[in-house]
Amino acid sequence: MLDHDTIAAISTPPGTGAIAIIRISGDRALAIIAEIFSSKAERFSSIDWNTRSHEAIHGYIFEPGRLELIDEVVVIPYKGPGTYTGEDLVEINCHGSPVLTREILELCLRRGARLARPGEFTQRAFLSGRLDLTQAEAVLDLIQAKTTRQGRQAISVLKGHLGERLKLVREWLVELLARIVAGIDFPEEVGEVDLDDLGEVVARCKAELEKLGKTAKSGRFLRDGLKLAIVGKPNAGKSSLLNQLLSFERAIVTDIPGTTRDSIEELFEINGIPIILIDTAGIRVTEDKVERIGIERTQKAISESDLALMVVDVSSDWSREDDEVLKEVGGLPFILVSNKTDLLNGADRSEFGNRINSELSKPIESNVSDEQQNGSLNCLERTYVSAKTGAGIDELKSKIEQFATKDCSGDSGGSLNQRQAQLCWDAIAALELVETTIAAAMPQDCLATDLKTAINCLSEASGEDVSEELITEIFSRFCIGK
Ligand SMILES: Nc1nc2c(ncn2[C@@H]2O[C@H](COP(=O)(O)OP(=O)(O)OP(=O)(O)O)[C@@H](O)[C@H]2O)c(=O)[nH]1
Ligand SMILES: [Mg+2]
Repeated sequence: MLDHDTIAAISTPPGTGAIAIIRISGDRALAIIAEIFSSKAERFSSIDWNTRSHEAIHGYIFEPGRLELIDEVVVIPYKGPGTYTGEDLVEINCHGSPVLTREILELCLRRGARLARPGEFTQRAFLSGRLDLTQAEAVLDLIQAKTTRQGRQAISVLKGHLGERLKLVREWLVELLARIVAGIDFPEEVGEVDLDDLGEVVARCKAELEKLGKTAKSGRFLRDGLKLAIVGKPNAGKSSLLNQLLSFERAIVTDIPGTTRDSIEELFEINGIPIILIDTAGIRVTEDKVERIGIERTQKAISESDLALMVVDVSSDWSREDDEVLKEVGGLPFILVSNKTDLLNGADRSEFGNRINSELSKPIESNVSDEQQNGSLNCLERTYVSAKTGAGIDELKSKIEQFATKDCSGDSGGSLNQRQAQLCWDAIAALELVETTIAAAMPQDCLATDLKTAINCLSEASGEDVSEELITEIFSRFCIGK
């Protein structure tokens, strides 16, 4: 699969800038730069490109056979294999005019390089073993990061920790498979693997894969944003809460119940986590046609969200409308936000807290499923705020942040993407079949197929064994020059 031709591309974004960078990678990279670069304007410098690696060299770019100089540049040669691509690599830092950069690139192409495909430099890094697939995909996430936190997350994965963990589980399974196969081939000398031993390794692998798979959820929130619906009965203060979280008056607030008719979506950020916040129409039984359509949209917002803020009004009693809201929230995890605390004193607040406790522990009547019977099952947190004064809003934000990051593997690990996580879940499913086979006391050769499936999933996740189509698909998402 390794392709040794020499590639070149402009690695900086199109347009005018102070500088631009052209990269050349491959067997002819150093020969090309030797032909078109001189450290002196008079062009009689001689540079031994094979000995000068990882060093900035000032000079000029010219076209052989023509008198005029094209640009004054700084060139950094990198002698392979200790380079990003694992090959000889050259970076030309030139002035950032689109005309100049194109001219220099064309010069490289005329001297034997070809234009790089999107992501081809990183693809070569992967193919030469400099990066595993989790790291290569993290490069893409790093380039596309829109918040500092997304950047931190990608750089954690780029360090290779997650890929190492995937590879370790794979090694455990390969070793187990080898022992089973040896036991089958040499029953006299080696014998069957001890069943307790077998169960222990499978359980250990499953536990580690579950941890790894779960990181994808937090990773998805960091990458694509957390969808957060604000729900509650009319007049609970949902729109006021939206405005307070956004720090500007986005939604109309009045004391007329049923003010918000349509869902309102706004994007904001909590410590670098993108949040898609949806203010919804208050939930109640109503004959008003427009309001009913609004409530249908609330139901849709709930069904599409990752988390809800259920707003209750501490200045009024828990009502049937609050029960209705709880029913609509159903199985979705939610934070119970007791609003309008500015209207309560401390004693009232603790009485309200007690009331809520008893309300949340009551089973919800009506025709909801068993799983949704008890609203408190998914009430992750309770918090008190005043959407009017802003009291308690920071605490609420930190609770949302905790929810979004709770499965992250910590600062050193980052999180898997959806592709890698799906392969972890597939591997777990295969290991569950292994457990069933063990429990049924079937012969050990029946375990081999499922173990191999699990191993293949992990090989594909970390890129140790991956199809050419998938590689092409992954790297085509990159920009040219990376
Ligand atoms: N004192 C006090 N009043 C509040 C607070 N939050 C909201 N309100 C008032 O409660 C009323 C309803 O507020 P909204 O934010 O419009 O309530 P809503 O839940 O969006 O209502 P609908 O859109 O009708 O479902 C308004 O008069 C607000 O000024 C609060 O924290 N304290
Ligand atoms: Mg409203």
